[in-house]
Amino acid sequence: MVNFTTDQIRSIMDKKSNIRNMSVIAHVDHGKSTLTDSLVSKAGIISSSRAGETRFTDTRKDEQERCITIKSTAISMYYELADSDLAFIKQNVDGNGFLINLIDSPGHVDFSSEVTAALRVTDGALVVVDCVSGVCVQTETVLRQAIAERIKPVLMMNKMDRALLELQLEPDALFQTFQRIVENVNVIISTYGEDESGPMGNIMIDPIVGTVGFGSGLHGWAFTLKQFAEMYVAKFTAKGSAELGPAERCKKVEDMMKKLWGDRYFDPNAGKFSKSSTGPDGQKLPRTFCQLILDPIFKVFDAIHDFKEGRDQPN
Ligand SMILES: Nc1nc2c(ncn2[C@@H]2O[C@H](COP(=O)(O)OP(=O)(O)OP(=O)(O)O)[C@@H](O)[C@H]2O)c(=O)[nH]1
Ligand SMILES: [Mg+2]
Repeated sequence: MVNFTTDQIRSIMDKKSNIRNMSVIAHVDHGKSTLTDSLVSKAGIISSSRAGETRFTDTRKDEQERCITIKSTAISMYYELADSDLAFIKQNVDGNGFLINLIDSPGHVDFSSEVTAALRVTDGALVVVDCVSGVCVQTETVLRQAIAERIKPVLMMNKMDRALLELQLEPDALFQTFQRIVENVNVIISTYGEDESGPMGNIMIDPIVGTVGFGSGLHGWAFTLKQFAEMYVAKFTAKGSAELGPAERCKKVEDMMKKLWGDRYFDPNAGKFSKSSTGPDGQKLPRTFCQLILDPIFKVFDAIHDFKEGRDQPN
């Protein structure tokens, strides 16, 4: 069932600070329409069991038959933030309800005029990158176009399921892969973007500020460092994060996000964070991103895989 009413949408249309107009842009086949499906299903417009295969925004018969987007398609959704999340928004907003107008654009170079049209009417871009293929030719083209239109980008590191199952990389090598993609995107932004002192400010993407998401559009899951930071703040805070005020909690979560990316390490035995990759006894410490984020995800993946294979069946 649809999670919102037309009255809710109508009332948000008067609150300009709570409207977000976004284009989904990427290289062909990096999963824009599939990812849009999981967002559309979160809004209750299509059932979650059919998200991914429906490709709701591929409305034309030829798009469905050829599994390719030809025309840009817009969809409006209502999303309500939790009260505790409002502290993280640095702009003025009017209440928790947001109207999100999303345009799924085609990735194939033949239909690039559709991307231009989508970018003209939006203020933000959700740049999707298949983390197995990395930044491709058309990623650069559409991102350059977005920047020329003064659009603020955020990154979605997509097809994480493939990265985990097919690449069979060690966690640290997987981290390096993600870091390279973030760097490649930022090189494009700094090449074509304006000076940081300009009206757009700094539009570089950075996992530690939450402008990079990781996940799988096909399987309908994704996270930014914020979700993990919230969990670890709750775990590591002596008096319990429930007792913290919203501003105090927000500060702690933002500090924790900085510890979860880059050359930051974690000593699992002492339960302590470290800036050095060697522990007090000279042992090599794992990167926080690997130990505190990838490791639990790998464990969940293995458990589901074993369960599906019929091994280790729970009683
Ligand atoms: N394993 C995996 N496959 C995915 C994922 N997302 C999309 N795919 C597959 O990738 C293919 C392309 O997906 P689309 O969503 O049509 O890609 P697109 O970016 O919209 O393609 P165009 O609009 O034609 O540029 C399909 O076969 C999807 O099933 C994902 O998260 N994981
Ligand atoms: Mg598409």
